[in-house]
Amino acid sequence: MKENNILSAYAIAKERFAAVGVNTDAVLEKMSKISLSLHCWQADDVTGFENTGGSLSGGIQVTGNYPGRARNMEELRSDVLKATSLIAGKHRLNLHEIYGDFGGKKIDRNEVTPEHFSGWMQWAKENGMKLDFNSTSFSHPKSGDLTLANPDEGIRSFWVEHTKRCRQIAEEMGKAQNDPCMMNLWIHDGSKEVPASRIKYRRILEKSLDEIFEKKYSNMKDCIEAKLFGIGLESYTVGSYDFYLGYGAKKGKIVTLDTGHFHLTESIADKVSSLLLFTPEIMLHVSRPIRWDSDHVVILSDDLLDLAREIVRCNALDRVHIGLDYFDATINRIGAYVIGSRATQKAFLQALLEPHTLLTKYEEEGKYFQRLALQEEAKSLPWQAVWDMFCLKADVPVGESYIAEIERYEHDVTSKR
Ligand code: RNT
Ligand code: ZN
Repeated sequence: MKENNILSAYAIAKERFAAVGVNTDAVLEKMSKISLSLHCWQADDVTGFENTGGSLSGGIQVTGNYPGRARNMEELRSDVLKATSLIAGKHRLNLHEIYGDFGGKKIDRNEVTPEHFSGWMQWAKENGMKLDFNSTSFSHPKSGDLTLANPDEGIRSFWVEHTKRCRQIAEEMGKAQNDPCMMNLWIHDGSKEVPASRIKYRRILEKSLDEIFEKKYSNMKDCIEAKLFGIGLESYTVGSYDFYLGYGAKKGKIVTLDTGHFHLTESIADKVSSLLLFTPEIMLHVSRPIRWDSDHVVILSDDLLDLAREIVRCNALDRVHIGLDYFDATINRIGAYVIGSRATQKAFLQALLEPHTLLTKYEEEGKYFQRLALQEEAKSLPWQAVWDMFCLKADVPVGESYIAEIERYEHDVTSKR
């Protein structure tokens, strides 16, 4: 792409947006401050480094066997850095507990300590990245269908201990990076058929959460992630949206909205303004549901645009944490990171370019035709020219030119694995 063309397209777009009261330079400035939290598990199909040979469980599934999966920490780090080199801005890395540096030893989930992540903290510092964290209750002999909501006290307390340790690890990460680590708690607990009592397991989960959150930390933030159903756990999910929304509102915890975890016609965008009123902040897992799968690679869809717009309209970019969460093993995995990240950025860019002030003015004056007309016109304003400028300024490939970069890395690195 010719730099001159990008610059002149931007100059025209800038004027066009200025006419509806939007300052594109200010938007570019805001965009450069938005960090995404990249999920480490796209690089290796949610395998992790425990080396126990177990398979992925907990009602989630990765399909495909495209060559080049990251097989160890070194490869995963290299893939993540390749991906971030193609995404404008500074980003975070979201780790799961199973990605610890266990040095070839068998460290069970109730034995993990911050030391197993000191290498990560060091690496993150060296690479100017901040870390987020997740407890891992799937893919383990004690996972079964119930973990924190298990009536079996031995199993329940095993997972309580695991999750407490994960919070401590997150606290250390937050301290090391001088910025709170977002610690996400997602468990798959549920059942294939409707249980005799739904409340029984929810009571147990509430008790487990209370125990887990007893200790207060100041360098990490707790997030609780709801889900609609898992594969093999279709009829009942203990940690449903109502459950966590209630818990979060009552106990001041952050609810994680995974965009793949709701009924397909439910608007997640519509939830943002309510959560902002009653819970401290919002954690997003940007994903894409397709039929039974909640984890397709994120693309620039109307749903995503709607979500980004709602966050910007609420002026809540500082209260919403944008994590990604999907796993696709049918295409180049680094490509999957870049597609999803860039799509998410495009959605936020378009949201920031919305002529919000003018729309609000029309609304206040009762000019509903004008509001609808401007909403429609705004859809085709030249946001792409601003997007290209954003990439150019950040020194990352403009437009589809990143495809060749990924092909090169595949040729030189991942195809040799
Ligand atoms: C699963 C949840 C959860 C996981 C990761 C691996 O449906 O979305 O966030 O994807 O923890
Ligand atoms: Zn998720």
